[in-house]
Amino acid sequence: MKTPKLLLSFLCAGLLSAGASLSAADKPLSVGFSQIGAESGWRTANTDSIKAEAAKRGIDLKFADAQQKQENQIKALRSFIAQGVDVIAFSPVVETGWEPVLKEIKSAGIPVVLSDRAVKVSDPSLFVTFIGSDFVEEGRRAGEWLAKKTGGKAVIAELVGTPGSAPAIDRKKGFEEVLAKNPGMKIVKSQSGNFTRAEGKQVMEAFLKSPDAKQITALFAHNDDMALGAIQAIEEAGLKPGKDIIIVSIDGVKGAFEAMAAGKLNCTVECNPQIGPQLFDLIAKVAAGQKVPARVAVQEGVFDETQAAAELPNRKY
Ligand code: GZL
Repeated sequence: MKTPKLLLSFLCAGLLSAGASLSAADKPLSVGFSQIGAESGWRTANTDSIKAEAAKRGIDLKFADAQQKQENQIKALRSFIAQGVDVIAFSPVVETGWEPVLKEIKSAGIPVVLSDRAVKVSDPSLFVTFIGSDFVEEGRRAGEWLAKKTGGKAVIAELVGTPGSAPAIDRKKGFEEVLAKNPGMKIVKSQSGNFTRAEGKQVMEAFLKSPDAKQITALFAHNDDMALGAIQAIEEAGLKPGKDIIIVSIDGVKGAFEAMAAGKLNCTVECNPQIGPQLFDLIAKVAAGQKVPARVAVQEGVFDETQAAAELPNRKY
């Protein structure tokens, strides 16, 4: 464990004799957190949970929003090294391209905790642990619900998340596992809406303008924000979302429950953003040099139109 920088500076300045020591407990834990952005209701709820928990624990939180750009995250991670934080945590916007900066962080002796999304690296020692949802399972749950709802017969349009991101790759993988068992279900359109409502709407408009649009009977959106944008596009095209096109998405944000209660969305697979308490429990253990599991899963469920009205008052994000 590194000697706190404040203690080193006092000792060097002779303000403290080597015998005295500023108790590490006097210095709040400093954590650098690089967040992807504010692209969706899920992300803002995730940020709120992280900031609220850090404040509650008196953590010195250095928080950086990357506007969904990897280069901004890498800049933020380097600034955390320069600031000499005790722990670095981040939600990587994509899976690859992190080795160089993670090696710099390792050389600086700062432990790394991955939050929400994982990275693909050749050296697993470049981070200590990863806390996040099982995106493959979320994709499976979406596919299984749609197979049950449609009796295994669906011509599907797919709104994909951010290209190269763990949730986009893994949700697609899980969904397609179900399609492999249901020959009557096939994806005929698939394009990224980058997890945002605006881009989800734009892409769905293009799907609906294509010559073979009439064949589409279902939409799988990798997150609720893109589904909500698509619902607007479907209505503007004179169709009934939730009826003419059955819609299943992922996250479980309040807007999705409101859309289900209005009969415009059929199912949302929960992806819990409120991981602040679990995240800082992990960070505290890592900072204290305690052993932690390499992978910590987040618990979540599935909600459809039959449960929406009753569940809506319970939703916290
Ligand atoms: C999932 C998270 C995804 C959400 C989107 O854990 O990474 O990113 O599903 C968000 O809403 O943009």
